[in-house]
Amino acid sequence: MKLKLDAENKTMHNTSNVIRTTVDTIVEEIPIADMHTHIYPPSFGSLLLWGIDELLTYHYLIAEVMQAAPLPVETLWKLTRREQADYVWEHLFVRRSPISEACRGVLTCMQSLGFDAAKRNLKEARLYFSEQNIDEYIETVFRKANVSYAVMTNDPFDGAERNVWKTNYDEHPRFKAALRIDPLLSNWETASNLLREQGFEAGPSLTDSALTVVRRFLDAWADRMNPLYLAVSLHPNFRYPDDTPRTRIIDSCILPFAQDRDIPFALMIGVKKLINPGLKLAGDGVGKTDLSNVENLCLQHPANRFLVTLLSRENQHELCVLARKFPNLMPFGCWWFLNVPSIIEEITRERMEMLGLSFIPQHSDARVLDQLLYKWPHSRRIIANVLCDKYEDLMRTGWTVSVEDIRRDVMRLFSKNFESFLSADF
Ligand code: RAT
Ligand code: ZN
Repeated sequence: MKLKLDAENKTMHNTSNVIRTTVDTIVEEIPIADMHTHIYPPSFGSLLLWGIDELLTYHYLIAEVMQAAPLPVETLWKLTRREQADYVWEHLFVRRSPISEACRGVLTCMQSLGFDAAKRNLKEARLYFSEQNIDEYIETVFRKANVSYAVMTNDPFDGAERNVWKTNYDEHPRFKAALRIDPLLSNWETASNLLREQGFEAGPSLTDSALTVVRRFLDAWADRMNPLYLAVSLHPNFRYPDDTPRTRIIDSCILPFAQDRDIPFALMIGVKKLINPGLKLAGDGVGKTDLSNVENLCLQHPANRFLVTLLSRENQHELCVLARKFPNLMPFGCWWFLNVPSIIEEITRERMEMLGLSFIPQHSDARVLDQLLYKWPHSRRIIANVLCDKYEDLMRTGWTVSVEDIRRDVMRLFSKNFESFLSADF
């Protein structure tokens, strides 16, 4: 079927309805490759978070409740997980309407699982989760969210995670690995201590032999994890190149490693860690970065591929401009504080207008399995909306769009752009 502007109906009223219904349906139907999450298969034990108490104590909601309610954060941390969840429920859902995106997300999850949100009852949800078999539940969630697989965040500097990889790891068709290396690029002294703890004998000064050790470390973990990409999150003051150990590690270890393995390097730039340390995971902030550093990386290393997401809203336009200049740069996602409807809409529109279909519109960043049930439906709806506007604009020129065209475009956005940016033999 071709969708075409009806010559007699310049208002495009009918056509517009057809496009909207068609795009909505296709956007629902095409599975997503969720390229950055913090969820795990069951073999990761307690690292896999799921269920209503985890949903309610998501760090986005902890930050929100601390701002809205009186309890000092140290007291909150002393409560059990369930008590914390009750506290969040009481203050963010009962004493005021839960209109923030993170609150709304919990309700979308509950609705997706068949609960009547109007009952405002946690008991029923707790009972439901306590009766689930986790393997079946994972399938239910992925199927309902129409996500084909999720890429994990795999941190070899985390003792609990290391232990899983060494003793208990069980490959799971819904989960793929990404090797995350933040400590390596934040402070060499700390990193070298952590490497030594794992038997990688790197000294406190970054000599050539220490660089060889770093490379061995990366190879050892990549052999074990088979990561789709290498990833780091960085402070907004990230500079490249500079005369710090970070640049030397990037030049001598990270980039050659990524080239040899034929995988991209993902940079997530703009996080100010622990600006309020008491809040722990909920205590991070945001800052603008200078994109000439990403420009330098892309220009100086054309044989490397860079997946880039930026935390500051103010950096988004510049990132689009850079992506137009460097085919080895792929912008992805609306990260963390940007993952709210008004900003997703703005960024998606801007990216489509500047890059066409050559970007990865979203990742879920789910930390709790069930969050796939809200993050994706919320984003899908916005992406569909922006796409509709763009197809309508096209049709005003006399261009026609077939159902197959739309399907192909959505597949690019939802999986192909990511997968073709990975190694050719994905
Ligand atoms: O979005 C989040 O949950 C953040 O806490 C971070 O995990 C961030 O996404 C990251 O990967 O560093
Ligand atoms: Zn993340």
